[in-house]
Amino acid sequence: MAALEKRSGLEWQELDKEHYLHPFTDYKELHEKKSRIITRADGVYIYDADGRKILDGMSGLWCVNAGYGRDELVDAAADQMRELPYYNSFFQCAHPPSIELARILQEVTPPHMNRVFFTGSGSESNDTIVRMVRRYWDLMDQPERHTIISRVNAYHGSTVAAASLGGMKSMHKQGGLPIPGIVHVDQPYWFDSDKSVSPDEFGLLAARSLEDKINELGANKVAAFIAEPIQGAGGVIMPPDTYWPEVQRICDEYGVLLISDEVITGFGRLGEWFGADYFGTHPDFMPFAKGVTSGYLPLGGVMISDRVAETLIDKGGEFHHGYTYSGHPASCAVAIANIKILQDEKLIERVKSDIGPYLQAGWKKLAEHPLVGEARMVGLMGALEIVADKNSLERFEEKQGVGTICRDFLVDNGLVMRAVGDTIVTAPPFVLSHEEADELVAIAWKCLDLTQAALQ
Ligand code: PXG
Repeated sequence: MAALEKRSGLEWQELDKEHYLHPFTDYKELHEKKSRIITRADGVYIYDADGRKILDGMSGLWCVNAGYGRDELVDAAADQMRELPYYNSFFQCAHPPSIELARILQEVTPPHMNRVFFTGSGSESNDTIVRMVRRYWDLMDQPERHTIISRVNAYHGSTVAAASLGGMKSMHKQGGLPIPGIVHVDQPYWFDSDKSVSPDEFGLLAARSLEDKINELGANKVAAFIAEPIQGAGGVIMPPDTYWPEVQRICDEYGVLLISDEVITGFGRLGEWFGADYFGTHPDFMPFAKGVTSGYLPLGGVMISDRVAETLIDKGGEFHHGYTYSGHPASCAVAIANIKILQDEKLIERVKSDIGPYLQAGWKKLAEHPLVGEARMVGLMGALEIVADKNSLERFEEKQGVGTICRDFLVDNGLVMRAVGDTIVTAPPFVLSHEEADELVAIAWKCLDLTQAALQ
């Protein structure tokens, strides 16, 4: 806590209440409850101001993939800050860390993606894409290809364009969203459906809602389709196997650019470098953030296919877009060191064939709990569906807030996971040990028991 005043947990809570408006927070509710002050972290554990040790089953916010306490990342930032703490990439300048990171990203992303545009976050990446997609179609002499199709319950960020791309009704209600030119189609969420058709059929139907929308608008009006390979914030929604091949077919057939939002799934979360690798898609854009630096410093970016990048380069003239922190040297240095950790420690292979399958086995046993209707996990990204009736898979009433009750038990018992309605989601760091995975599953089971008891 160098450079910070020494204060008690209570003092931090008081100051927090007085001066700090948090993201995605009901301020009045928080002020009554008081915030949990996290003071340090190591490995897969965070510690609060009362000294409580909590297993971080969310990798912060789906980002601390390499785990906490990584001196390599700290040193990379400090060394770079001493050498060159800041310079921009505007006005025909560049610096070694951003160029080197661009080179490395080209190596780890699909072969048809060789260029990157740097941003400071996932939201900025998606805002960049909205402008870049439309710029591309202007340059292709098809300026009427303007509409971007997304999905209900998608999450693509919180800036005006990114939140418009997202399909969260609660967000659209605040601030007059979505902006024009963005429309939404079905999500491939079989568990949330009436389950009258098989998952495979459901996957095709969800994909065809995209095709229907393209036909309704006219293919010559549609610029792009954006989707998370697996929806994260929406509840770790894994599309049926039929979904992605059909979406790719539709995008190819109608000439619609595909945007694979890799902000959560990128850099190994699914046991492959990117969700596009896992599902075998070939997107034109891959926004990324979070895991590129394991969250140690903010950095985002967009990987761009050759056909789009070459059009921008050959025909584009100046692209009037960019951020002060595009390609921030310290963030890029941390990203380089982070990718080196992923490679040297074979962490993505570990997610694919060691800790991934190990945690999945324990996680899937949670499906035997009377409150659990489904337990699913790919790589280290999983969800539990809490249900009122295990046979009919009927959910509890929303107002009962069962997911939140369970989440609060989890945190009180030393494990952070997220509740999305009655879906409990997890995304632990890639360095999770087998013992820590056992601990995660044991606490989850115990808290399902506690939730069940509380409901009676
Ligand atoms: N795309 C995806 C797929 C995301 O998950 C963003 C874009 C935006 O990234 P930034 O860096 O602008 O936040 C995200 C972010 C949650 C939660 O509670 C999820 C995100 C952010 C904050 C909270 O699940 N995802």
